[in-house]
Amino acid sequence: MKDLEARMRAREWFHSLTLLPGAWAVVRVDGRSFSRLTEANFDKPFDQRFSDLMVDTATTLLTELGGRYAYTQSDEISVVLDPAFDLFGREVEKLVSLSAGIATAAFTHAAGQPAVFDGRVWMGATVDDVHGYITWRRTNAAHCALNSLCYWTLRKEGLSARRATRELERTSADDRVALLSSRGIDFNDVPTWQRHGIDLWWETYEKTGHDPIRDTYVTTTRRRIRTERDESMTGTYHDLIDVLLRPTT
Ligand SMILES: Nc1nc2c(ncn2[C@@H]2O[C@H](COP(=O)(O)OP(=O)(O)O)[C@@H](O)[C@H]2O)c(=O)[nH]1
Ligand SMILES: [Mg+2]
Repeated sequence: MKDLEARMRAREWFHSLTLLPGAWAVVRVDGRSFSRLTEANFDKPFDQRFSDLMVDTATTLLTELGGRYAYTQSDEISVVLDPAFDLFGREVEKLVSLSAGIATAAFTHAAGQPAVFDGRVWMGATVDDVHGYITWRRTNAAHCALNSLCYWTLRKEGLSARRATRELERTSADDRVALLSSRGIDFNDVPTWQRHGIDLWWETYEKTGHDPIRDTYVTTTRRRIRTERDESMTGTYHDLIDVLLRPTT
């Protein structure tokens, strides 16, 4: 019996896989088949309600994982975990499965309809690496935003899915900006959250409350999540590094 226990445990092969000690990590979840899920229920190419659901989900993940910072665009969320992260013994299987599970539950609960997320993990050695990672996802956001704005502009003009896709094949970013411009849309005027995604991070604030025993007013420092959709504050290298390195109280 004991032998069986040991043999079976040994085949939980990936259990011993952990994040490298002292490394920064990012867990990214992505909605499964969200093209289909959004098709029927949300405005194209961008829907404020959909974005709010993603922000709710990102807030839950950032809280549950005790992350430093989160970034969401389209149907994906990245949560940055600092080198001191020690939940789940830094086990990769647990981190990835629970992150996907937490996102799945949070989105499903908020949306009132089932939606599923996958999860994966990235590792970096320095804050510079993390900045590179966020820049990568941000660049992807801008690329996809420009593409889907063009695609849906053409679709709304009556082109079939195939024709719209073909029209955009082999076009450069400049060509796409020009396509929008010829229809009176300035890509730079498109709301920032649609072009660059949304940042979430912890900030501290002072809260004054009444102490009924001493009958005095006391000020305490609390923590809350700040969500930034309007200006891409972490768009600058300095700001993101500041958020990543700021001590969490
Ligand atoms: N209608 C709508 N769809 C969105 C929005 N944000 C993301 N999506 C959809 O989510 C998809 C995300 O891409 P991807 O993960 O590659 O597709 P998936 O494999 O079908 O989940 C996009 O293709 C869009 O169809 C939104 O604000 N409105
Ligand atoms: Mg997806």
